[in-house]
Amino acid sequence: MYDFNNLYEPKDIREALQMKMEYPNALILAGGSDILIKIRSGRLAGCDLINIYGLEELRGICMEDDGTILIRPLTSFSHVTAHPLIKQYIPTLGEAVDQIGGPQIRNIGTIGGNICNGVTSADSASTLKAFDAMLELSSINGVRILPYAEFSLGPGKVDLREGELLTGIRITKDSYENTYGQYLKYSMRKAMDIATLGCSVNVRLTKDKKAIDRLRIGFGVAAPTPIRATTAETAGNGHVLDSSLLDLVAGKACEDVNPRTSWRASKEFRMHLIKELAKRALKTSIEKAGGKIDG
Ligand SMILES: Cc1cc2nc3c(=O)[nH]c(=O)nc-3n(C[C@@H](O)[C@@H](O)[C@H](O)COP(=O)(O)OP(=O)(O)OC[C@H]3O[C@@H](n4cnc5c(N)ncnc54)[C@H](O)[C@@H]3O)c2cc1C
Repeated sequence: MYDFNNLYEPKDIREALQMKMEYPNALILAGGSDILIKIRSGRLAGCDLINIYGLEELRGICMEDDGTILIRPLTSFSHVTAHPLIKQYIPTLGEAVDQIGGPQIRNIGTIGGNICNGVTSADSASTLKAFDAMLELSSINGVRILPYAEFSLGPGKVDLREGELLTGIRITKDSYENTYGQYLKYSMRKAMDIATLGCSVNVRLTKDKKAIDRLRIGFGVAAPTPIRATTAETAGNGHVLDSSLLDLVAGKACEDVNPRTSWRASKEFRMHLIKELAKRALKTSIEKAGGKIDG
């Protein structure tokens, strides 16, 4: 039994934005894989819903004139993974969301819902952070562009203001061009389990492939929100591909994180995972980019 009150069904984005302004307490319903569970458990009992799932304008992936890749928020995880632009330019993102839930969840769950729910374990989050994603937030009054880095405000809290919907996720060409990456998820089960820890790395090597030109690292469940490990990135930027690199970056990552003890894992085990996953994801990213440690 789903205990909700009113269900509003806009026919286009404009009507959805009008409804969101008119009924500010109504919750946006996308694929429903988070929100319907909360309604069923009684946590959101009696809420009003604005169902945007049928709005095709909010679905799909394309490349803009300047090479920016635009992902509309209702794109399902399985469509993100299968899309030719993602496969060619940002395969790390497709591989990351392919580790979510099972096939049914990957077919119904949307990438927009995954980041709007604001949880640190969202499998798309660390990769989108590591690729410096920019968010398009629309209201009836206009559009606000916000770096995803500034969207997470706390556990389950995001910077969605009154009347706003997430209407686009952009990754610029400068961010993905000539970069190679790897997302690693550690979970207690191989499938249908959320991350105990997630780490997404991407690198661009120098032309001679002897050093790191640009390093980016994102973590999930290493802090109350998904984060970038900027101290570790600074330590790796410009570093030659020698045997000290992996330990240096993994050690510095420990300065960027603030994991907690939960029933899934202790803080100490998460610190161990942070170092180990950072090392492995960095090594694999370097190899995908054609580099070799001590090569
Ligand atoms: C069995 C199961 C397994 C799962 N496994 C994983 C996993 O391994 N990894 C993982 O990361 N997640 C997992 N999830 C959660 C994952 O399915 C969701 O996070 C999903 O991405 C949410 O998308 P949705 O479209 O279903 O969102 P909904 O449930 O419709 O909405 C989620 C939240 O986002 C808001 N919202 C949605 N779209 C917008 C928008 N465009 N603008 C503004 N607000 C919006 C809603 O109001 C709501 O607060 C799992 C869920 C289930 C049920």
